[in-house]
Amino acid sequence: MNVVSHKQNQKPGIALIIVMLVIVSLAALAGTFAASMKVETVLVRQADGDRELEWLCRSGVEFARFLVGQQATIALEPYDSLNQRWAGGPGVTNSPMQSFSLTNQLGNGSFTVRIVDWERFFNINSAADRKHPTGRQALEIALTQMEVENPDKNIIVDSILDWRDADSDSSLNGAEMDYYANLSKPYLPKNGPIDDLSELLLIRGVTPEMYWGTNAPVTLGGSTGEEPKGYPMSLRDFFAPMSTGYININTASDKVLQLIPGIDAALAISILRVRAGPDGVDGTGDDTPFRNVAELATIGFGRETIERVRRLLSVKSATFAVEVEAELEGRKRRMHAVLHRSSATDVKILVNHRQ
Ligand SMILES: [Ca+2]
Ligand SMILES: [Ca+2]
Repeated sequence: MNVVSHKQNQKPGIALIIVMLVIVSLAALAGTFAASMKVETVLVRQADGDRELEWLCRSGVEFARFLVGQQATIALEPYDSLNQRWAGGPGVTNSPMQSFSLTNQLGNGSFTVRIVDWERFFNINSAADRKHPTGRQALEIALTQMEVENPDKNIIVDSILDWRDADSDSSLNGAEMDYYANLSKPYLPKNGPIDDLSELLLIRGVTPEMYWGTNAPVTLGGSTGEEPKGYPMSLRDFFAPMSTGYININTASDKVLQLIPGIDAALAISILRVRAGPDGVDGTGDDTPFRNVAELATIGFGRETIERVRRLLSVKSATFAVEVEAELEGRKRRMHAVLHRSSATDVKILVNHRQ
């Protein structure tokens, strides 16, 4: 009897212990669950933020498309110039473009666009084209302006032409497969058009200082104690990988204008002086951009010279590089795009990638 009652007393005891164990493990489970939920929530919020930043960047690219498209609808401005809104200028007086800002709030974030037309540069693929009437000369003038001296200058010019031409015949100072295949980290020459200007860094003779100029990234280690040679200008100040091939006299620098045969330093400065208006500064309210290439006659270009440069110069641009910076709750993201404008309603995105 005693034994039985002992057993009967023992059963609820065990049950209680089991219940308590279950509760403890449930509580532990719930705790883990709550913690993982918290992590998930943070992750979801982060992912939402990432997505929002991505869309802010994409909105920036769309906004840039809209701006350069709208600019082309304005009949009173049959040109592209630095005082216009897309270029960061105040906008031509009474232009409807004045109401737009390059920085815009959207939702909880904002984006800022910076637009640079590539018709302000010489097209590197024209320069590297053996058939282009003034391409080689443009490379030579640019390297001279950069203070690159011979023999480096000859090596670089020939090597750029070899890089782009389809054949594998090395020119006098150039480089083809036999050169690149024997480098410590070998690669093949392009033998085709340059898609990205940084490809120049792969070409024989071109140094990072020549490409980046004063913005050259600091190289660590391997220093010989010698300061790398600095250049007053860089290849990026002269060339772009894509454009119509015409140089826009309303946006090009005086140095780029001098790549055109027949335009010396004095004429190039005159072009800048005229378009910059009375204050002498490009991109301000008093600018007077050229409305057509024939207007160069007003600053001493002869009729023959105008006929010759007409094939190389324009007052309009069609290729626009866009940098977008989006910001959301203190976090930033950048996106890069290249636009091609065929008309006001046809602005295509040629390149678009995150940075
Ligand atoms: Ca070649
Ligand atoms: Ca001005």
